This record gives sequence, structure tokens and C-alpha cells, in this order.
Amino acid sequence: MNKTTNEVQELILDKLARYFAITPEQATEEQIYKAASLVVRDILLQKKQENNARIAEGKYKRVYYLCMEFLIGRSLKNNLFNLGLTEQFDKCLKKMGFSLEDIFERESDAGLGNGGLGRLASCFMDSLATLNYPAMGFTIRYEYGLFKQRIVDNQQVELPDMWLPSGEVWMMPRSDKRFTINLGGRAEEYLDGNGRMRVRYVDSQQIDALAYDVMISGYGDGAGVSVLRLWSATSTTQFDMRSFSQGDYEKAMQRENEAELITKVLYPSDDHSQGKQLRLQQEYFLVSASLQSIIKDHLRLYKSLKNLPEKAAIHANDTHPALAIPELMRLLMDEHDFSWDEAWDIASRTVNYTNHTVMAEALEKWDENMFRTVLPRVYSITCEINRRFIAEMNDRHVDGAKIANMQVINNNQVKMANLCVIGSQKVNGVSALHSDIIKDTIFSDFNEVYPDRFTNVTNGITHRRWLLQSNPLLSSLIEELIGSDFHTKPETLSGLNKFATDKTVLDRIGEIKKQNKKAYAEYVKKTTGFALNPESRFDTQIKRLHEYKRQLLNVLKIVHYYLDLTDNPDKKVTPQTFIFGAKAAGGYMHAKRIIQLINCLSKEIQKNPKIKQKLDVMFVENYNVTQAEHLIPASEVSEQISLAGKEASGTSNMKFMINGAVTLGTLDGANVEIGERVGDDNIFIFGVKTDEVERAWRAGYNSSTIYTHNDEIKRVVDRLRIGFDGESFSDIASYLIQGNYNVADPYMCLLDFDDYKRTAERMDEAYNNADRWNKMALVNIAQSGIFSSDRSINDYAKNIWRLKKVKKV
Ligand code: 26V
Repeated sequence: MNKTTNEVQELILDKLARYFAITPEQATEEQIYKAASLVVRDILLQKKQENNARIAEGKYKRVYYLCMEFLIGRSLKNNLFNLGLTEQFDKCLKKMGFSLEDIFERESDAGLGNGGLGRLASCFMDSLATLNYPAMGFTIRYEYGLFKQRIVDNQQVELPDMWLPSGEVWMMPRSDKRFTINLGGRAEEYLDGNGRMRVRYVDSQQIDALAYDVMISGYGDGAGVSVLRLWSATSTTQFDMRSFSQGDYEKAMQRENEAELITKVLYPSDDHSQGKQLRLQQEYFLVSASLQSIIKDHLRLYKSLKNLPEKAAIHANDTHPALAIPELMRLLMDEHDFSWDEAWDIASRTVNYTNHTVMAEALEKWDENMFRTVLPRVYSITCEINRRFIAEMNDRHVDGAKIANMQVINNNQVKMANLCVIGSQKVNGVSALHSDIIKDTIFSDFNEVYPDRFTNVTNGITHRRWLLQSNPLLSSLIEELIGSDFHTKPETLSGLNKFATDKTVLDRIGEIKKQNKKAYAEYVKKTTGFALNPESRFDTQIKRLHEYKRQLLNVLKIVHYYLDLTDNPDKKVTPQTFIFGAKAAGGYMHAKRIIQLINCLSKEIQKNPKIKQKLDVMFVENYNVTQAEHLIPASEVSEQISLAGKEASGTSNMKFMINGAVTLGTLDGANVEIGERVGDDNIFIFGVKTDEVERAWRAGYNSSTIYTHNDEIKRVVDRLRIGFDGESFSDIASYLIQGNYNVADPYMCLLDFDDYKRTAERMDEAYNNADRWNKMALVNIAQSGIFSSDRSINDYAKNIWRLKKVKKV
């Protein structure tokens, strides 16, 4: 985008005058942030209009990406970068007496997601726009995103996340995009004047979905602009003035409040489906509004829905938008006069589904009665999908037990993953290992009947945000060495391999890491007061807190080091700082206890300066996208230590890798592919493999035997009982060796402890040889190109959506 600094200045002055009636001298940082963002928004809008003119010709198939979560983070920096306007804005703001970096800090993170799933969706929007595939994302405009985490007395406290005041500026309200959603009541069939069966809703609650569009510019010359449409719920009816006039204020507000509740707050759990009615309503709300919008646009372009599968790919990101299948059937049959067979042919060739977890608790199931009550018409369609599926399977002589396992409705439950597999063209997992696992486990029966349906697309990250924007020093070095092609051709990062024995380059990589660590330590000092030692190794584990991710295993290792140092304070060790960032779902008590354990351990270490020099622990409060952007470039070790078979992919592993951190991990998710890319010399792998986990269970895994026979483990677990900073963690000790009414050590921390510790020691050796370590960092960076979301999106476009890029004229 060519705009000079002076032009930018004019535009900002204009916004300041028009929106705030002020000059730059009178403006606060907040107002400058708003004005600058509004300028950028106008530029995006203009770019989008130019772009849309090409898509509107109707030649292009489009993808519609449906996801309950988009973890957007901040937008101003990203948009300026992608538009190539950072320098102009920087100069212009300097002239006005402001620093662009400080202005970025004014923006709250749009945290409309829990973790990996939502961040993946956001990375995908960046790549879709950059590669110029015709795409649109759909999600919910939650008034409150993922809770803000505070640590009080070492414990997590959840506060509401009020992101809208500063995040709103990116959203264009679209009063022309408003659709009505029916919830509850009854769906009655009747014959219309032409003798056709019709459906009408009786006593349903009607809610309007109002669209807000966020534009996302791609990067580079050929880039397009994608739109993320966020739906907000509002009452269909006018304000109840009558009740209000009669003094019944509560009644006057009631309808509005009930409607708005639907998009009030994001469910803060990514591991446990609680089957709550409001969540089902949210999912239907997203799906129905999005499909009505897709159909309307499609009809405007093509006048018919018969070619929907040729011109639209609808993607269900996890099962949360699974209702897209019966809802599309409903719209096609009830509102557009298609027969069942025609509608099914269209729907099942249009929808695709990605699975993101094999954790049984996270697989969505709804109580059949509740489902029927909330969505009567969708329920009857779902029953018919189920009935026809069973008939088809019977015709194919599939074993009865297998049919029972695959059907959508069974034992008074509606199973969303089954609905997705039955109604989708393609189903994929998110790493090679995970895609194999779903075929062998949760979807094994489906894989027998529909073998061609299953495929893999390994996740990716946008390297523009996670390398170019967040690690400018490293990016400049790479540009100096191999040019800037990698901005849009990440695979060319492999050009760095030829510097693997170049001492000067390796030293510079080490030097950049040092500088990033220093900068991070200063940032942490300024924002939290915590004193990080930049001379120590930064070893980081950042992800949602969950038992299967095994932050506890990491803690056990740290406690082991801690006990060694308390016994022998003069022991020569590699100084290291363990950094954690994690939010736990509010009701997940065990996860919250682990957060408390980490914080108590950290507190105790702070009281002992001699130990702190050698071993430190820091917990990052309110870990989010922005925190990750600061921390990842400064990290040296990437902890990816889930129990094998449990982490579908992981994406922080990729962000660390591209920033030159070395993975210490298990053979799980995308770690496997990272290991294949970098080779055994450039990664530290430990622990049991997926099939060994299964075997260990079958052999009667017993953690208390390990505890009894392994003195080091015994010492660590016993110490949990004594606790840290005055707090005992005997509940966690007994979780590990007795099991609190459940199986003990369900994620096998004790089984993997020894190998973890040994591997970490091997890592120490490598770290203490700077050349060796810097070479590992270099190889990791050089081999990371394949984990760019550009590659993932090209895979989806080719193998799943069958999309073509928009050609620039
Ligand atoms: C599940 C549920 C269950 C119902 C309540 C609300 C809720 C919200 C989110 C989820 C999805 C959890 C799945 C998920 O986030 N999986 C992560 O996806 C990443 C992107 O593919 C992947 O890298 C991680 O390994 C995987 O855990």
C-alpha cells in the first residue's frame, strides 16, 4: 500500500478532528490509537472493495470457515505490517510526539477463544488473505472473551474480559446483514396452497443475529482481504415501550436481555463439554446466521443453490458448528423447496470437518431431550439423517455394534462428531499422528465404511505474525542471509541450512537470542516487577492448563532440581528459568491447584536468592496472544511434553521452532513431524510412545510401584506433601500415587519422569556448547517453513476445499 508519511498524517489529523474535535497536541494515546486504527480500517475497506470486485465475477469458489473461536489478539500492529505501512505510521506518530510501540499497547487482545483451536483459525485467516483464496470466517462477537486471569495468593482468579472498548474499532457494523434465528417452541408441518409440505414455528423465541465485519488484509503484492464476520445477538422486536410506560422496567428489558445472553460470553473450557443449553444455543446461532448469510450471497451471485458444492466449501472447525449439516438441510428443504435427496447431496458435498481432539470429555454430546426442546426442527432432520444412515449401513451389512457406535443418536444422546463424519465430504486431523489416531480409535468404524473420507492437514502458524512481527532482530538477520522471499515463501527458509557451520552466523543467532532475553526481562520487570535473570536459560511451557499437557511433569522435574540445590547450594548447574503461562477453566479444580503449585514454588524460590540465581520459576499472569508474542522470541527451550497420543498437534511448538528454540518433547502431535524435519540431533525427544501408553495400561500401570522403587521420585512426591511457601500439596501427591477415587497418575507423569530428566541433562550438555546449541537453533529455523499456515492453507485448498487463488488483474 503506498501512502507517504504526510498522507498518513493528514488522515490521522482528519480522524482526530472528526471523532474527537482535537489536535494531536491535545490527544491522549487512547485517542491516537483510535484515530490510527480508523485510518487503517478505511484503507482495508478500500482494499476489500477492489478485491471483491474480482470475486464477484462468480468464477471463484469460496471457503466459509465456521469456528466458535477466533483468538485474534491485537490488530493494529498486524494490519500495519501486512499493509506495509508500519514505517509511515511510526514516523508520522513520532512527529506528533507519540511512539508507535506505546500506541500498540493501548489495544486489548481480542481473546475470543480458549487456545490452540481459536489461534489456528486466526492464523488461517492471515494465510487465506495473503494467498488470496476467496474466504470468509464466521464466529460469535462475544461481549466478554476468555476471562482475564489474576493471581491472588498464588491462586487463579477469573475476571471478566472487557475487550470491546478498544477492540470495537476494527468491527464494521453491518445493519444490512441481519438474520432471524428460531429457538425452542414447536415446528409444525402444514400444506401450503400448492399442496407442498411447509414448516412453521410456533411459540419459538426469535432472536436476531447482527453482523460485524472485521477485515483482515493479507501480506504482499498479491494479497487479498478476508472478512471475519462476527454475529451479535439482539432482540427481534422493538423495545417494549408499553411495559416500560407502565413502570414494569424489568419486563421491558427482559426480551432484550434474554436475546443478548446468547452472545454474552465465551465458554471458558476447551476440554470438557458440559452439555449446557446456552452453549447449544450459541452453536446454533452461529450456524444458522452464517448459513443464511452464505445462502443469500450465493443466490445473489448464482440465482440457484444447485451449484453450492461447486462454489462453496463450508468448513466446520471441530464439531462446534456441526449443526451446519442439519441446518443447511433445513434451509434447502423448508425455505428453498429441495427434496431430501437433493438437499442431502448438496449438503454432504459442501461441508467438511476438522477434528482437534481425541479427549473423550471434549467430544460433544447433547442430551436428546434438551436438543429436541431447543431445536425442534433441526432435531427432526437429525433423526432422519440418523435413520437413513442406519438403513444404509444395514444395506451394507455392517455389524450392528459398529452401527450403534457410529449412529448420530444413541442412548438418548446426540453425538456431534458422528454427525460431522456422516455429513461431511472430508474429515481431517491436524497432524500426521493425530490423523492416524482418529482413524484407529474414535472413527475406526467410519474409516472402514468411508475410507476415502479421511485425510490429514498438519496445522501451521502464520510466520508473519510469529516471526516477522514479533522477532524483528532475527527476521533482519534472515533477510540479510537469504533475502525476503521467505515472507511469502516460507519454505525458502531452508536456504539458512547452508550457514549451519558458519561460526559468524551462529554467533549472531546466539547474540540475537541474548538480546531478546534481555528485552523480555526488561519488559517483565517493567510490567510485573519480577526479576528475570537473562543469563539463565529460558525454558518455557505455555498452553492451557490440562492434565494431559503435563505441566505437572515439568514441575516434578523442577522440584527435583530444587531439592538438589537445597541439599547442595554450591552444586554447579546450568542456570535456568522455567517460565509458565496457562489459564485453567474456572471449574477445573485440579488444574487450578497446579497453577497454585507453580506459583507457590516460584514464591518460595524468590525467598532464596542463592537458589534463584541457578533455578527460577516464573508464572506469566493472564497468558494471551500478546504475552506469547513477547515471550516466544526470548525462549530457548520449548516444552512440549504431553502424554503421547493426547495432543492433537500443538502449535506453540511451531512458534518456538521458528524463533530458534529447541523442543524438549514427547513423540506427540506435530512434535513428530518437527523431529522428522530437524533430525534427532536437533530435538530432545523422551518418553513413552503412543502404542506404549496403551501397552502400559494393559500391563496394569501402577505409579505407586514406581514411587516406592525410585528414590528421586519418592523424594519429589514426598516434598509435595510438605509443600511450598507454606502450602501443602498432598492432594497432588496422592493424585500421583493413590488416585483420588480415580486411577492414580492418569497421564503417566511418573512413568516418563526418568527419561525426561535424563533427556534434560543431555540438553544441558548441548546448551553448554554455544556453537552446538546455536546450530540447533539455526536448523530449527531453517526447517520450520513447512509449519507455516501458508502450507496448511494450500493443503486445505487443494485436497479439501478445491479452491483456486484469485488472480490479480
Ligand atoms: C472443546 C470444547 C468442548 C465443549 C466446551 C467448549 C469447548 C471449546 C473448545 C473445544 C476444542 C478443544 C480442542 C482444541 O482446542 N484442540 C487443540 O487444537 C489445536 C489446533 O488444532 C491443536 O494444536 C491442539 O493440539 C488441540 O488440543
